[in-house]
Amino acid sequence: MRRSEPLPSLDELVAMAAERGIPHLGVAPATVLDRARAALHERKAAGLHAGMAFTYRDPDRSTDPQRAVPGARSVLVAARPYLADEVPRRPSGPQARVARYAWVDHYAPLRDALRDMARRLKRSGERAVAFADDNAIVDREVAHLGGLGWFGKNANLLLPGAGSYFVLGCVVTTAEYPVATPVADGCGSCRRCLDGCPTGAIVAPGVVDATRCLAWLVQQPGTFPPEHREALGDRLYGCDDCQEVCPPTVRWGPRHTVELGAAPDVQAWVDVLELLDASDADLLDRHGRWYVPERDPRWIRRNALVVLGNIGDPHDERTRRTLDRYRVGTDPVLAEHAEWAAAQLGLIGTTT
Ligand code: B12
Ligand code: SF4
Ligand code: SF4
Repeated sequence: MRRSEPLPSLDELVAMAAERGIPHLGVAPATVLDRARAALHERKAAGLHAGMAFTYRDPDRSTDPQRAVPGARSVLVAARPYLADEVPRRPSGPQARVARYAWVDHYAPLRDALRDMARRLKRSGERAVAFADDNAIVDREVAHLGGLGWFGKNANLLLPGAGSYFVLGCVVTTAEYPVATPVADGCGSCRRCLDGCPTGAIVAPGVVDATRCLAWLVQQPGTFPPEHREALGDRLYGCDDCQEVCPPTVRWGPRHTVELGAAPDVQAWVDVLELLDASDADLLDRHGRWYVPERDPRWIRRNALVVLGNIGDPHDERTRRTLDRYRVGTDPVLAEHAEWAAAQLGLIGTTT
């Protein structure tokens, strides 16, 4: 391999990451992620993955850094904060909530910085590939092995002194760096997240049943399970509850924040009625960076209809007109959700 520049030291890489808004960088071994592999197979067999693909598509691939980069010797793991200093105020009218990690695209700047790091390693003759939220590797497990944090009972990776409002990514590389020591458990006897989950989706410490997790239910295609519609409340995309009740995250998170930029790019609240009036093109333009199955905006509208059923004003003329329109629309799934919402608001007799 051609080596045009000396291999950067770990300190140099840490400094490079810090300059790009990544305050935490660690090193994991590039060996098989045994625990994650076993968990993926077990949870898939038990149906806890609820049909999700992602890292479940091929567990043997997503848990083997060698499949990502043959000959890899290290995985540089990175955490970038996404908690914002400024919390956008909730506008008036029926507004749907977006989880913090999706207010803006936090993955793009993380990936850009990691790709630059990979390029720097390549200039030293090494192979290196950057990943963040990619099906190729289980981010939390490598981040844990790379000494960034501990697995909370809410399944999130918590960074000591910082909490869990971080997105994670890594660079798998043939370069060799000293591997970090994993961080010890910091949850102790706390179990607030297990008790605080609105649907009881944390079925054991560190184990999320995706068939009940609102963060997955808003992403999966098909009918929104009727038994979890009320629990969805005003959430349109993502769910923060198991982090909002987490004492270390609440205590430490505000010390580690990012600047978001200006509206309209910041999407903390979405006007439900406006959303339900918007065209496919507009919805994909505004929310296309979210995970929307088949890139079909009907799934965003489905979530919005459930939200409207939970928080809408039955006396508001526009709400009634919107629900009526969807109830007689050509999409049977949306018609059923509109029917449910109208019944919730007492506009028609109950549908169940
Ligand atoms: C699939 C997926 C989901 C699914 C399933 C979540 C899950 N818990 O697996 C859904 C759609 C529900 C989801 C939701 C969210 N996600 Co998500 N998701 C992923 C994805 C694509 C794969 C995760 C995976 O492979 N899970 C498989 C299972 C086996 O892993 P696990 O639950 O972590 O299991 C581990 C623990 O159980 C632990 N363990 C084993 N034994 C024990 C015992 C004890 C006592 C404990 C505590 C732990 C423990 O080991 C297991 C194996 O590593 C990753 C990106 C990636 N490529 O990795 C993002 C990722 C995990 N998600 C992320 C985020 C931000 C979220 C949300 C917070 C978003 C939101 N606000 O809605 C929620 C949080 C929900 C939750 N409580 O987990 C971040 C996590 C950041 C962090 N600090 O942890 C990731 C890493 C994306 C990223 N690159 O930043 N997600
Ligand atoms: S994201 Fe929400 S629904 Fe999913 S485990 Fe956490 S609190 Fe429960
Ligand atoms: S709420 Fe408590 S148990 Fe759950 S992740 Fe946070 S510290 Fe751990």
